[in-house]
Amino acid sequence: MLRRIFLAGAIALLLPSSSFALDKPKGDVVLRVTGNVAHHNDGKAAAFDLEMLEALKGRKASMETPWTKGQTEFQGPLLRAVLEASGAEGKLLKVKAINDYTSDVPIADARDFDTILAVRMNSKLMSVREKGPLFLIYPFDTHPELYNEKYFSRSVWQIMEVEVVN
Ligand SMILES: Nc1nc2c(c(=O)[nH]1)N[C@H]1C(S)=C(S)[C@@H](COP(=O)(O)O)O[C@H]1N2
Ligand SMILES: [Mo]
Repeated sequence: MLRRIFLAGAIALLLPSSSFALDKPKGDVVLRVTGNVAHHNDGKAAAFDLEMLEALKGRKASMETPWTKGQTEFQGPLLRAVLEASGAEGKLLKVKAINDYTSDVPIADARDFDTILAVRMNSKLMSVREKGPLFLIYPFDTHPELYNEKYFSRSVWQIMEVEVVN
């Protein structure tokens, strides 16, 4: 059963669903998914405004993180859903932040965990000063084994681009 779910997830991530059309963002673009993406709405990139991101299947959860004080609620689309909407195909994500920080995140992290691109912290949109507009948040609440430096380094904040590579 579990294996079936994993397989379905893997196939969904790998299948380019060519019939899918990605709307043009109406608001400010907060995220560009570049590289190996099949669904373009901005040159060769899949661009998203906040509304588009919040319309995707998401997750809301409270947890402790090294960057926040006490239980903090994060909310945003599943990374998996963003990749599916982009028609992303590949093995690795180069998650790029405003401050030039880039982290290599295996695409498997999107499939294996309910990792989210958080757009809200304690219900509020995050300013750049508060590590927004997008913060990659692992499910530290349900997977305490992820609470270590390996995953902290992948927890990029102030994200503006995700490049999909092989
Ligand atoms: N935007 C951005 N995200 C980032 C980083 C960064 O420099 N910029 N550093 C990463 C690394 S290597 C780690 S270990 C943690 C560091 O968090 P800290 O600076 O609060 O210790 O955040 C990660 N996310
Ligand atoms: Mo780090």
